[in-house]
Amino acid sequence: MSGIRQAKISTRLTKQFLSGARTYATAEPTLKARLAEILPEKAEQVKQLKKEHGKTVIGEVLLEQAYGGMRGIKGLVWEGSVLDPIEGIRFRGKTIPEIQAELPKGPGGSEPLPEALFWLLLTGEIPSAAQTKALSEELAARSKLPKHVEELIDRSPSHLHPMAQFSIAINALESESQFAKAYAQGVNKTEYWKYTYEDSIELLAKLPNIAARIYRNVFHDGKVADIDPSLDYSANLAKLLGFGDNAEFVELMRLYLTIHSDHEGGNVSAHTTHLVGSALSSPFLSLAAGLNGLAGPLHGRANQEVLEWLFSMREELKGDLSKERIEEYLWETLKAGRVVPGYGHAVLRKTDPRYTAQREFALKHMPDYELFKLVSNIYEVAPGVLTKHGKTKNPWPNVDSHSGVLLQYYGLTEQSFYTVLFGVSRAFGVLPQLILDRGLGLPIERPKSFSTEKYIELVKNIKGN
Ligand code: CMX
Repeated sequence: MSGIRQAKISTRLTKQFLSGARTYATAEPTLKARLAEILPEKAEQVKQLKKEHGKTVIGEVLLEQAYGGMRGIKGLVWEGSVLDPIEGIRFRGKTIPEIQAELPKGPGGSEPLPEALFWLLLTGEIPSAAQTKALSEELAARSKLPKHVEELIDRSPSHLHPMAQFSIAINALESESQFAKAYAQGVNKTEYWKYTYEDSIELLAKLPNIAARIYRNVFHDGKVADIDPSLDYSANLAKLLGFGDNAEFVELMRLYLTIHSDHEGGNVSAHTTHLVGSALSSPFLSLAAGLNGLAGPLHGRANQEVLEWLFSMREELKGDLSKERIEEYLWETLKAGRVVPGYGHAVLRKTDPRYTAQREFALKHMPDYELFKLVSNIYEVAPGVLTKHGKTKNPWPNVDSHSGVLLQYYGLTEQSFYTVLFGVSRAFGVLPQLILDRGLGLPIERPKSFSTEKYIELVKNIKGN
């Protein structure tokens, strides 16, 4: 945005953008005000694109793709990020090292703030430090949980997986949905995005309290500290979990929440949130649906699986963690018909840059940590074994291969909680698209399916016999 334009907007009383909406002090435009500026431009861009090129063929679909999890079929719109198989993710065109350099940081820190990434994903623009701070303050101010949600979490049995508890609590926040209330009152569809935005901020704001309450209930004394309105989102999350005094852990949360947020639109959690949201379910119901997908072992739960697999390996190899023994253990895993957790990807064909970012964090903060060394040794061996095995299209590590070890180092050792942290971060990636879906008036999603008999008939007709 040009300086003149920015100044023009600044002079407006953006605080009055929505009557009744709470705002947080900054002389610059708030996120919601900026979004209101951008949406008509974006809608016009999409309208023109459809008008000029709507009938352009953008790809072909092979029968094997219908049976192969629809890999590679273009058919979704996702503004926040695009995933290149070799280079990895770009958030609004920026690589992970670029966002690490460019996004505002927390006090005394060098890692980016996820609230700034949320701004970038939603608008395509990097917020100023003051704008980021105002957003942090708003999230802190809206963090308190309704009593019924607290009680629901407290009543959950400790053997109920933390991801199931997380999903239940988010579903129960539906009681707070401004979108659902506005819809019931017959609000005009051009206004949908405003209520979706409010729900999304409300939801993000409440996730640290939900996640920490689950963690403290299941693994500790059930006591959750209060949010500190002067802290950024990650510092508050760390505080509530019980690690707020550790500045390195706070930095890890900033990095973790930023890099796990968004991975374009086709992955299970992102696609599900978008799909459910396309039926105009509220952000609470849509995100909970997406998180139920994240809870699967081939997706977000892989971060838990990795730790369990590492611990079994350590136990079975009885301290001999040489590369030869690791190689044998990898073959055992594969011969047992199991996947090697943390390796492979549906789109990536190289080491995941999210893995590399976490590896760099480990090299900086814990180079001699035993579990980090094990992860590094596996990194040297596993791609060769998986290549020899000859099945997986991508023998390289993904994001989940590294995250758990960093948490273990700082004492967050309960791996069944790890996917909840991934889920908190994923909300930062999928909610911007939900807001944009409503702002652009995207329709309910409804692709075509065929039975096998119908596909046989289709193929015969196409081949002419
Ligand atoms: N270990 C063993 N076999 C693997 C493998 C791995 N890490 N990754 C893929 N394969 C196998 C597949 O199971 C498949 O076998 P079949 O033909 O017998 O069904 C074959 O290789 C081809 O699979 P692919 O095309 O390479 O991979 P997919 O796109 O089907 O699946 C993924 C991608 C991530 C589910 C898969 O690589 C996997 O299961 N990895 C381990 C689990 C994991 O780390 N998931 C987290 C991914 C990141 C995230 O979403 O959080």
